[in-house]
Amino acid sequence: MTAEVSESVYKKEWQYQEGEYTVTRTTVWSGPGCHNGCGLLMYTKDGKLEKVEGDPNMPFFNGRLCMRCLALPEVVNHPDRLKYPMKRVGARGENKWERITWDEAIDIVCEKANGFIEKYGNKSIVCQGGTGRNTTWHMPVLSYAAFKSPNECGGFLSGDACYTPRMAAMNAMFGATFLADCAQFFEDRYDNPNWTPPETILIWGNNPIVSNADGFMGHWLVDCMRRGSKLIVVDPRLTWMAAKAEHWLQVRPGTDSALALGFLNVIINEELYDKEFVENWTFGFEELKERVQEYPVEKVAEITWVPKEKIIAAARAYAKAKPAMLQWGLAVDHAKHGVATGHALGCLWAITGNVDIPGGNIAVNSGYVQADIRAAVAGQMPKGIKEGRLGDDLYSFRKNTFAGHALPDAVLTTLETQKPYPIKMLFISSSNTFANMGAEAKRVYEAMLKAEFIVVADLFMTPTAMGCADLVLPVAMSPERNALRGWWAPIRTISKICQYEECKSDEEMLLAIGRRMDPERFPWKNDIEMIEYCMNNLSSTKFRGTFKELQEKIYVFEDFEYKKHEKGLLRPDGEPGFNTTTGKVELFMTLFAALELDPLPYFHEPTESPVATPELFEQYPFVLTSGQRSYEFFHSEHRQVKSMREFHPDPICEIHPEDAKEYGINNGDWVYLENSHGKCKMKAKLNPGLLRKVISAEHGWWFPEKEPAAPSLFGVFESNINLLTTQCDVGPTGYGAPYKNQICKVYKV
Ligand SMILES: Nc1nc2c(c(=O)[nH]1)N[C@H]1C(S)=C(S)[C@@H](COP(=O)(O)OP(=O)(O)OC[C@H]3O[C@@H](n4cnc5c(=O)[nH]c(N)nc54)[C@H](O)[C@@H]3O)O[C@H]1N2
Ligand SMILES: Nc1nc2c(c(=O)[nH]1)N[C@H]1C(S)=C(S)[C@@H](COP(=O)(O)OP(=O)(O)OC[C@H]3O[C@@H](n4cnc5c(=O)[nH]c(N)nc54)[C@H](O)[C@@H]3O)O[C@H]1N2
Ligand SMILES: [Mo]
Repeated sequence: MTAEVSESVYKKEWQYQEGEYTVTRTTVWSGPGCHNGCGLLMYTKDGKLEKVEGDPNMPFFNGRLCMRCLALPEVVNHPDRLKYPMKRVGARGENKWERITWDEAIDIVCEKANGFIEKYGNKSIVCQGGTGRNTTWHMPVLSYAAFKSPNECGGFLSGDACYTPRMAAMNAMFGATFLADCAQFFEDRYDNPNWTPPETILIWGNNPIVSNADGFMGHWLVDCMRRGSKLIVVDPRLTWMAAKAEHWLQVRPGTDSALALGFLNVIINEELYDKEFVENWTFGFEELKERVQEYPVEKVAEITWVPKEKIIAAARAYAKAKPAMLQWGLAVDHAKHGVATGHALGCLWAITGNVDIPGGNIAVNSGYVQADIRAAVAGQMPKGIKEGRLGDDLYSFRKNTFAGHALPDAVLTTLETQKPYPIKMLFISSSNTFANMGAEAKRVYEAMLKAEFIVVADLFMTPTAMGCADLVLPVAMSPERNALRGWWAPIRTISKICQYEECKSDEEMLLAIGRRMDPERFPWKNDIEMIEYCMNNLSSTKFRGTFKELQEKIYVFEDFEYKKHEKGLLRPDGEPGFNTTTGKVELFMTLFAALELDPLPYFHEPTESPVATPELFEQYPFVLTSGQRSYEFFHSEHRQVKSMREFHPDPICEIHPEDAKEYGINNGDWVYLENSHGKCKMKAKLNPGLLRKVISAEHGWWFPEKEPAAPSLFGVFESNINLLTTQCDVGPTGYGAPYKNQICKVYKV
């Protein structure tokens, strides 16, 4: 893996000439969207990106690239890209636009913002972003430092249901964020003498080689498998990983915490836990032991539809493996009580002693540069501006501790009622709200129309921009921006090597608006100065220097240590232990107890399910899970990219062949999925590897080739699975939402 790559073929300097091409070694992130920062060789000629290759000298991913990255030149040079700022001249959704200059666009944004601030207060402006693209700190900073509004959040992502529920559970329980350890914190990776491959990897509700989510590359697990790691997979669908697993548990969607509690029951009652770790480093084991007695394996089997023997065998295999690693995914968050699931899974790696050890789950409080930049730049925001943030009053946990955002569901209801105060302006960057991010798509669309002024900054004309925007701003793609990349390790730069029409990067846009709104808080002359300020004020990285220095190094790894709790490296007071009230890993979470939340992991049925609503289930006899990632698309993106659509032309819903037969459905038939919330049209794909009575449907579908103007909006309401999902059904912490556990029926079109 770390074998030397021939210098004569792949040079080490950051930029060099190869024939008529300039080759730049840099990092890619977004746009188009992605969670990662792979090392790329970008080949440009006359300022145009013509070819990309993976950079074999980049230890992050050793030259391997996904198909979307390989198609980068096709996307970057796509003729449908937004080319210049435009303002709406017809009615909303009428598709009538006028080209304007950037100066005019920034004038409009700032004049509107100042007008609303004066008349309705700063909180009347809401800034919304999408998932972890290269825009994660920009919207918070725009909101806090430029508009002085506390209302920054995801584009109607119900219950912040992406990673945040897991982060909330981990932070309450461990006082730190944990990741599966694939040696990603070492430059020499798997050759590092301190690292050990895990004996077993438990993959829970995650499809890592397709999704590569949250800065974690799925192929690192394949690298571990090559070094002997065995797999346990918890997934209702047969994924590539599940097919290679020793144990594959086909769980009923939405019952993961019951299954995790079943694992804990086996491990605790059979005394397979790590007694020394539990004794020395955890708090509340007896309470946990008592709680898991409520989840005997027979009962768990009944709830989860996983046979008892399989649960016992998998729990034993995980507990006996040394070390064992748990790699989890979105299915945890996509349930109303996802925080409880996260808590139960955290208990699994805690009581088995796989805490911050090589090949286990490691604490990574350092290195989340995006959050750190947010803090560095927005750290200077005026005191007290978080008062009255939407959603805080609804959930004690959000208000008192963890919340970084307004609650998207509260933003939705506030738009609808204009209470407790009016929302007048939305600034949306990097989110295709009702095509994808928000549940209850039509409701989101209609509520958005109540805002007086909406800005959408994007790469393409999306349904969201077409349907709602008054001003559309064209955004630069990855090779067109200078930026800083750091999501865990290593810290790296992104180098601007070309320019497309008048597109501006998110950094340039933020700076242009920020400087006008508050020049004191945005003193930087250009994007590079701003990035250098961020770089040199991060608490999570030690690297200090100029942008150019980091650009030439390409990446810098920080020191990494295991067993930080033994060395006093996790607490601000430097004492050994964890950064929690008790200093221990809190199996019983004192913070939750103080906030009158259940301090122990538990299982509740989803709001609509075969058990919770049996009568409704008779009418809608399938459990509906949604959003399984595909290689071709990043959420609602890439639908206009020809080579992706050639591989994946239509929206797919998967159904077991036996179930399909019962309903007269053949492979490739167009079908309607329908429930009490709405319906959508998809193409059926018969999948014998799917759990019976479950339908798994794709998310993010719209059709750039269809009529742009409303009511069509590129056909966004034809195959939109979020017509069947719900808003405002979030967990008791304010986190978690049932994107992956509705019910539905299916019938041929
Ligand atoms: N190519 C591509 N990559 C992406 C994205 C993308 O759109 N495209 N999106 C990015 C984002 S924002 C995220 S959050 C991540 C998500 O990435 P993942 O965590 O991998 O999430 P999914 O692919 O939604 O689902 C993972 C697996 O969960 C299974 N599953 C469904 N319901 C349940 C359930 O109730 N319980 C269990 N145990 N399993 C279930 C599905 O069958 C699927 O195989 O991917 C990121 N990466
Ligand atoms: N039913 C169902 N719904 C889901 C999910 C599911 O599994 N099932 N997954 C949910 C999850 S986990 C998430 S995180 C959300 C994701 O939802 P979003 O993050 O809103 O994703 P998109 O809908 O693709 O919208 C992103 C937009 O950003 C633009 N873009 C790309 N790169 C950049 C950039 O660098 N700068 C700017 N300014 N714009 C850029 C793209 O062109 C695109 O239009 O979807 C959620 N929706
Ligand atoms: Mo996500």
